[in-house]
Amino acid sequence: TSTPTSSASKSGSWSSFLKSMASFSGDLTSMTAPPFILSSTSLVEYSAYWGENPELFVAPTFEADPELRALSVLKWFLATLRRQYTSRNEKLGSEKKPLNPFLGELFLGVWKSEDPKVGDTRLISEQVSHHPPVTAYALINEKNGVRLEGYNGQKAGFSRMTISVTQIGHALLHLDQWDEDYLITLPSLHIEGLVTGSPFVELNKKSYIYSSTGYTATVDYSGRGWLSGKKNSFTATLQKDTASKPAYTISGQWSGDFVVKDANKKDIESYTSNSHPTTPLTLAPIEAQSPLESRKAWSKVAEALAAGDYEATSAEKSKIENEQRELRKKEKEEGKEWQRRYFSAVETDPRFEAIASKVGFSAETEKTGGYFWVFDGEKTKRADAEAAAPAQAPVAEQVVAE
Ligand code: HCR
Repeated sequence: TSTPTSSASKSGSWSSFLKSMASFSGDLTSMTAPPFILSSTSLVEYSAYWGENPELFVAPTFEADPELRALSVLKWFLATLRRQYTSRNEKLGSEKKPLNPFLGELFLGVWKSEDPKVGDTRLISEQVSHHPPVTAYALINEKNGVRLEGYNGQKAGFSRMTISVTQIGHALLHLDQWDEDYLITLPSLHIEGLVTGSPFVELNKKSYIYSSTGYTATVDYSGRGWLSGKKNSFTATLQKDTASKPAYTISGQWSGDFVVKDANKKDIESYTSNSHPTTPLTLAPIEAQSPLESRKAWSKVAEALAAGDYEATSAEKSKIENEQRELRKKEKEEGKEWQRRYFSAVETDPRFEAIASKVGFSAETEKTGGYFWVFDGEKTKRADAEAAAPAQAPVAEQVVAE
């Protein structure tokens, strides 16, 4: 390949990258990272981290008491953090820069649980905006009437050798059986280890889970806190309305062990996130996937990256980017807009408003380009029918008038 791979040239390109970061702000897609820090996984795949423990995802619906349901939602959320924020480190040795999804890119799959009580959980993840990048997702467990919908964009900044990332968007968990909603806010994070060339994620500040039943879970991330001295530390509390005393407190490391205590500070449960088994996501075989599906669309880029051929990587990436540019140009000329397959942009989302207005959570910081993104059941029916039809519509025909 034409790209040097010796450790001297790697450290050379890493220090030029850090220098170039001095003037970086805003959109993570505008960051040009050295090839060895690129991952062949597209950001559209990251929505899958929400569902890798389907048994924990559906567990809240089996609780008859609203307080225990809220606790169960909090435990599931905490259990997702390790995969969301450390899995690249664990698999690839350091945090990597994901591929920047193209508009309309899809990641579709299903978690098939061996436990018949849990059943199947479907994943739909779609890149609904390219500039700014926004990924929308839905996880649906029909058997138990549990659904998570959400969308995610990021705003980033660089200072004092750290990349700070604010997540824009939220997730809403719905339990059919109890007609209950949970508004889940997303933690902000920063990238540590840039100076040593081994970046990793640490979470900061607080995130919340607000239940329509009046319970609020507050998760306070302290990182390598001065109290515990351990990375990925947190303390979470679950409280009803303005009650002074938390009903439950959970603390420990989100990437390791954590302990649940009741109101009397008695340990009632412990959880070890790094030994808890995950359920693999089942995808359609690559030949059966639509050209919009992530693994199929990026397959040549992934092959080139795996072979360490950075020239081919860049050529294959450019092909996709140029095709996308052409598509946008054509849409503009024809006065059309790319039709999202599973999600719609809305100005207000009543389920969000119902909870957010009660807890004083601002809608404005949640919108991307002035909109919320919501899962669209009607579009999904159409997309499912189309996918079941033998002939696949060519990508160019998937553009419809506004
Ligand atoms: C910041 C990040 C891209 C965004 C990733 C998000 C926020 C995406 C939504 C998921 O639900 C949660 C999530 C987890 C990731 O930790 C976070 C990524 C971590 C690094 C990556 C940067 C774009 C990479 C920067 C490049 C560095 C390593 C040089």
